[in-house]
Amino acid sequence: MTTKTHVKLDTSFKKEVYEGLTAFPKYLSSKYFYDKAGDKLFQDIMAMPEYYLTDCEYEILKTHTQPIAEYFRGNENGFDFIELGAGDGKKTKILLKYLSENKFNFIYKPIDISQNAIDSLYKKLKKELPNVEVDAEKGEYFEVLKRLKEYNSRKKVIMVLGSNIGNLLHPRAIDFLSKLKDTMQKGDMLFMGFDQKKDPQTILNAYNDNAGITAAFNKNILTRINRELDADFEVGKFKHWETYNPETGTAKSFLVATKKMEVTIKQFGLTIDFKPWETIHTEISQKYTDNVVNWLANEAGLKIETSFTDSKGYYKNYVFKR
Ligand code: AVI
Repeated sequence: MTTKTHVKLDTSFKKEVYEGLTAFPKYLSSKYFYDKAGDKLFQDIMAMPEYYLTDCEYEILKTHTQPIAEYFRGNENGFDFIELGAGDGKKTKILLKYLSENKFNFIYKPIDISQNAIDSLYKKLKKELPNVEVDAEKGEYFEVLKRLKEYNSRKKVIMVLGSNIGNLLHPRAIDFLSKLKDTMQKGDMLFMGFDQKKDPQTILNAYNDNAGITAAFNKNILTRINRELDADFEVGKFKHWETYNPETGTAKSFLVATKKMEVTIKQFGLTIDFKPWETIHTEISQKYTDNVVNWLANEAGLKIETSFTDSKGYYKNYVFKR
């Protein structure tokens, strides 16, 4: 049973937390993983041996820099190189360095929801690649997408690395791709990373590492709710649980209550009951095949021009046009 009194849902965080924790089965959105502690844990995840995605994408950009850059090349007006979810820019620097050394005419516009990430990326690039013109912006993807429509004077290259699209269910991924398509003109391109299906054990290990970093990342959402909404989750009494369905290609993360619990969220005036072994679904990380990427692209009105993969074939970056 859940007890409610008066509730003030004046931010999307509050609204979504309230909806998810009063639903059955319970859920929370993985987009709320990324506070300061969450950003740091995600950096640690990207550096762990089990999380192959980052190394594979790094290898792709390193091995195929020149042909990728040729797809980017604009006309005599050059191009705007827009990156959504730029993060720390470690992988992007490979491309920026090549583009700059080979005198491509472009402006790099990194966009991230974390002001922190944007500020440190800007500083780092000014120091390490002073010849690259950088116009960084903080914002949510969908807000920024609306603004992207204004950049229509020259070719646009939109880049989304990290298989970020995998955190969206297929209908939302199609919606995301078609919103991107709507901001593109003929000749513009989208360059996007998609983690591929592979040995299910490799995938499970990537989301259930030995050091427990992914578990801490998953549980951080409860710590965040405790801090920001004045709640009393006993974080240590939840267990990180990962599943992977090799048929659908969907990896799912859960937090599982290891005992009966009553959690109070003071800002909501709400008490939530957990039965022993009750779940909160927190994240999906979709794995793809060419067929599925092709289907998503078609549904969104995009076409695959080509793709690049790593030596193990674990990961692919696709070039899309409208
Ligand atoms: C950001 N995103 C693509 C990561 C993923 O692989 O789903 C987030 C992550 N979750 C657990 N580990 C990494």
